[in-house]
Order: sequence, then structure tokens, then C-alpha cells
Amino acid sequence: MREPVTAYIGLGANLGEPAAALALAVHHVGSLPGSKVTAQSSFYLTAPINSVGPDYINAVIAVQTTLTAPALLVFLQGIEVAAGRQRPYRNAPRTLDLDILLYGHASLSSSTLSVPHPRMWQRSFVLLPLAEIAPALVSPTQLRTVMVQSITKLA
Ligand code: PH2
Ligand code: MG
Ligand code: MG
Repeated sequence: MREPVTAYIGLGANLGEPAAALALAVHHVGSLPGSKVTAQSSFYLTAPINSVGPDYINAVIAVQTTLTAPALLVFLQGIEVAAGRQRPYRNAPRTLDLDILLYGHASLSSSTLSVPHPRMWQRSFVLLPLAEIAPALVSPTQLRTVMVQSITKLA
């Protein structure tokens, strides 16, 4: 048995029923082999960044998992497809997006997966929910650099 690793996953959606899709996705991630959700941020309403369409709902979860990062990615893509995800073009509006932000302390770079997520430090819709559940991972300086991006914590 592999040692469990804590991974952080960013969730986002701006088509269909985003809040319902995120809630269902959290449930599905927690049901993956060798995986449990150990923390979940609030939902945040966020303006599209380099994207178009309605505002997004975003959140971040922590998952303790014995899956490898590539295996986790394949399962996350399966959950996206089950939620009706289509990829007509880069950063298109979507029914569900699940991104591996961090996988333990690993640095990974392949054609299909880069961890830490290469753009996470530029995005308030990642850093605020991540800071909510793992404050030690995000510095005040990092938070300040994304403060101009519109984001509202939902009740
Ligand atoms: N995801 C993107 C591009 N832009 N903007 C917001 N607000 N939320 C997202 O999840 C998002 C985005 C690419 O994955
Ligand atoms: Mg994404
Ligand atoms: Mg993605």
C-alpha cells in the first residue's frame, strides 16, 4: 500500500447548475479508490479570468489519497465527463472543471499534468478558497497580488 498523500483540487463551473455540479463532484472525489475528502472550502462566486460566459462558482478541497497523481487526474477527468464537460476551445465555459493544484510536495511536469498547477498563484478563485482550508500554504503577499480579481464568498 502506498502512503496517502494530501492533494488539493480546484473545482470550477459556470454552465448548467454550477453549485450542484460542485457538490456532486465533492461526493464523487470522496468515493474514488483510496481517497477521502478531508477539507472543503466555501463556494465562491468569481468573475471569469481569461474566459467568457456567466460568473463561475469555485471551491477547493483537500483529498487524502493513495492514488498516484496521474491516476487521480484520470479519475477527475471521468468525473468531468460524467458532468457533461465539453472542450470546444481553451478556457471555454464549462459544466465542471477539476484541477489538481498540489499533490503533496511533488513537482510534476508531463504533457498531461503539471503540479503545482502552473497558474494557481495568479488566481484569486484558487488562492482564496485554498487559504480558507490551508492558510499555511498561501502567504499574505500572494493573496495581495490577486486581490483585484472579483470574488465573493457565498454563504
Ligand atoms: N478557470 C479557467 C479560466 N478562468 N475563471 C474563473 N473565475 N474560474 C475558473 O475556474 C476559471 C476561470 C480555466 O480552467
Ligand atoms: Mg482550470
Ligand atoms: Mg482543468
